[in-house]
Amino acid sequence: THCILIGAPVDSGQARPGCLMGPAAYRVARLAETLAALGHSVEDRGDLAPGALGSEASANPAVHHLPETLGWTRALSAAARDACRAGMPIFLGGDHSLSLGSVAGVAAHAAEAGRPLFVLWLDAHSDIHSVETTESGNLHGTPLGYLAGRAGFDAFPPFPAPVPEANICLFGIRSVDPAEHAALAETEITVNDMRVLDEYGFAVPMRAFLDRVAAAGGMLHVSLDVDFLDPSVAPAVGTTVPGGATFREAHLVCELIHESGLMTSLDLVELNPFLDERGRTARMMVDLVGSLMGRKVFDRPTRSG
Ligand code: DIR
Ligand code: MN
Ligand code: MN
Ligand code: MN
Repeated sequence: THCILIGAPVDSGQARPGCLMGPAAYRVARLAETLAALGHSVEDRGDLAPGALGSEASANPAVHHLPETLGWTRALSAAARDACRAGMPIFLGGDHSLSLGSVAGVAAHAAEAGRPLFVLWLDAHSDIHSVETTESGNLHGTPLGYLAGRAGFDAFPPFPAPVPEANICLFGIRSVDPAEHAALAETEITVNDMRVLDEYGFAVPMRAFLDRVAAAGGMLHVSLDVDFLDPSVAPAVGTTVPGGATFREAHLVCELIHESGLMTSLDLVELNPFLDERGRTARMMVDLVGSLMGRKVFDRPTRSG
């Protein structure tokens, strides 16, 4: 696979500074070298910038950094569309608001290629607010609402080709706000929350979703939020939620995705290296990308520390 690394030092979608250090941390944690060792070609396109900002405002007084978020959305959407033509983009975040743009560009490409797009959301949160419903005002809680084509995004460019609800799968969910609960209740989005995963395990619901993607001949965008993982294995994220995926559950999910051969683009989001202990969470995420891209348990290198 030709892997295209795109740094997105986005910090404006939430309130705690530090996610802008994410792309640098992934590079220091040897993401490119890890991919190359698995036999992939790697092209690092460096870090994007949001470009000139407008002065857009929202009627929702909680919303902050709307012009910055729109600037990033435009830049990421263009970069994603371009990269999809050349290989598999891997977006190095940056907070989850970057997916407003990455998925927009991927969706535009899928429409152009005439293929259905599926989205797998690995996250503690459902991120299905709109600019109008968010109570925190943190726009990292809105990308799923945007990509599903929901209302409440008047300030944004219309989403190029909204992803059908039936093609969206949430996985690992355990923190849902009331407005998000109401939104999910009226959709066909598959919600594999932690209760479902406790009951059935990770493999059965994951295989069921991947089988649907395969049957449709779909492209698959995977959006991996650090807080999908349990805080005990991935502490460096601003919004930790107890009860997440363990080390082994996360690797199993990544290995199943790899074996399906379906993933065509990937977001790595919400890493805040400033909260970390010696780059531990960045290394955990790079290790998971290794599993997503073909590394097996029996050839994971050991390391000290
Ligand atoms: C909460 C937390 N639902 C909010 N969201 C996220 O602020 O909208 N945390 N995405 O990572
Ligand atoms: Mn998220
Ligand atoms: Mn989250
Ligand atoms: Mn939030």
